[in-house]
Amino acid sequence: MNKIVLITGATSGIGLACARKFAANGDKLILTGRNEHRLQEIKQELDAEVLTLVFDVRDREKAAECISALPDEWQKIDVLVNNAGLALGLEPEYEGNYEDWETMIDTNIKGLLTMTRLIVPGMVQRGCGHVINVGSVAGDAAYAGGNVYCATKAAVKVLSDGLRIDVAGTPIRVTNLKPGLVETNFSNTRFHGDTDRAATVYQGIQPLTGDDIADVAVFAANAPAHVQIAEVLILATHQASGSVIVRKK
Ligand code: 8X3
Repeated sequence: MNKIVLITGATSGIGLACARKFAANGDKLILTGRNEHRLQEIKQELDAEVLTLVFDVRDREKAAECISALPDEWQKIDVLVNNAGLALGLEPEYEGNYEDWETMIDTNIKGLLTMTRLIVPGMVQRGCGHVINVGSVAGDAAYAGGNVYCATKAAVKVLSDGLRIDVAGTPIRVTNLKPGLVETNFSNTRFHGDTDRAATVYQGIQPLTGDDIADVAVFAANAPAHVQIAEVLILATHQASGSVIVRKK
């Protein structure tokens, strides 16, 4: 059956890959992001029914306004993909940038909580729904310079676990996807547009792609109703953890 899938941060990376894979699966999509022009381009590209919502998940009021104004036929969201998130900087914790910290915490933790708070009550009421949070291997253990980013992804893990407990008496499922090295705009954003430095992150190793992660998201969303894919760690083959990466010389 076609589902309504809402994906945050759908204009690039894993979010965009999820949009393409869920569209190919025949689902209807609500795509959210900050870049209206990109959202429109993606809507044109996809062979699916698509509704776009322009807001930053950090803006709780705007997010609430957009969700409550959804037309009737779009209100029954079956799958929430909490994807919007980012890493900024790789400085030691004692030298970190306050603004970067706030952006990561506000987006990766508070933005995810806002979307969960806005959408899960309807799922509980309807007795149907699935929340897929995009966590990270970074939430399993800190790596050098990862400090605050790793902490936000550890929070995503714990918030996924907490939500799973809170909805355990309902048919709602909660999945925490934990990607490792995925080649997207991630490192470019982390290094504030320093593309040369970003490229070094993926040198000597075949990284994952957004599609690799989106495949798992679609699989989890389409598992039989009694199956809850609670957590999946997806690493590149030559990666063993957030800090163990074996590169070809
Ligand atoms: C992205 C994976 O290891 O670069 O969350 O932090 S990592």
